[in-house]
Amino acid sequence: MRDKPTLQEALAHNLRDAEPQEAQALIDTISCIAYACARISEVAGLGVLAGAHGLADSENSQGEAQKKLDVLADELMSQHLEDCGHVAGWASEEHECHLLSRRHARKGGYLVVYDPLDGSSNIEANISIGTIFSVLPHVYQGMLPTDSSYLQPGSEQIAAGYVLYGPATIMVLSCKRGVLMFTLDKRTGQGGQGGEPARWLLTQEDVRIAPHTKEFAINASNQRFWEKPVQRYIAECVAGESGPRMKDFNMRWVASMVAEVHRIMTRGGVFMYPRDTREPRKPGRLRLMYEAAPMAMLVEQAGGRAVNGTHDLLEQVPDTLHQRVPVILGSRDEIDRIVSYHADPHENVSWQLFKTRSLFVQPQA
Ligand code: AFP
Repeated sequence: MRDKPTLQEALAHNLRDAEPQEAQALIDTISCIAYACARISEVAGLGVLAGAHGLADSENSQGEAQKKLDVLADELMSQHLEDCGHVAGWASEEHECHLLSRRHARKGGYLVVYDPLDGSSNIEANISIGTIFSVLPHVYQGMLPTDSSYLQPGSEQIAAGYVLYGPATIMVLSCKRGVLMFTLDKRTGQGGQGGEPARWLLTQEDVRIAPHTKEFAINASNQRFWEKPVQRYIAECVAGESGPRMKDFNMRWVASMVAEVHRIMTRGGVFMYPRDTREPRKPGRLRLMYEAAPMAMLVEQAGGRAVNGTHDLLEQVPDTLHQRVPVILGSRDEIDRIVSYHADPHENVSWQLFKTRSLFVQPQA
């Protein structure tokens, strides 16, 4: 006997204080996204057998080479959003402009923004990848949405979530009423037969991020491009017991933000893709709308914090659909500390200090 609520049952309970019609529209919309993600999970799970490994011979709007699975995941999301009567249009990391729903552009009350396949450099290595999504209100419902209809701060999101395609397929979701975690029950459904996909079951309610941590994640190969507050924070972590933090830290880097955030959801931690000086026109690597804002909402709803270094990411109003931003998120006490380093006018930790404390650069005699 099944003892765990389905996605639809759990959402009905989670949204019990909402106006019933609105709650149903949101449940339908999230169900469409979950349906698409169950399909992506099937294809990703088949690995090379699905014929979806390797480059697609095309580029996305940012001029980055697309993988076959990027393209396929994007198509699956588009198809299922088209079937959802409540979505007027959507914007994907893979397309330069937003897309209008063919049937519901003048009717839908929501806009959906998504990164269909985050961490796609990991596909062939069979390391976890994910999908990130965000549901925004279509403020001028009844009128055709334009690109600027999407440029709303993360605080306006109605729902946000990610799906992690790892050993298990897991969806972490928030409708601004805490964070729920679902697992795809792959024993159900008719995988690959074109029939019903597997069912999502609630496996954790009220997900909370531990406020303290001894673990951080950053791409250390960019160290020379980081700004001083980040140099200071990482140097102090790396100095461990003998440094000012007086405790040893551990480091992880998966190169898949979904996997990174999921680890933080389960055991706390800090994830940073900070501002750097590599390309002055790109102050960060990650996209505000497809990655930073939805993850910020999930992290904040789980009691953590998400900032660009100085300001909360949820307050940042996008300038363009594909805007990139610095991202620092995770356990609240650590993020508060990092923000205080950014705010400190007497911040005087020098590159030299980092050099003498870092594990990446040998201490000088
Ligand atoms: P891809 O989807 O292009 O692999 O990018 C993944 C990502 O946006 C994010 O998931 C990672 O945290 C970050 O890029 C990894 O970046 P590095 O390649 O610099 O490690």
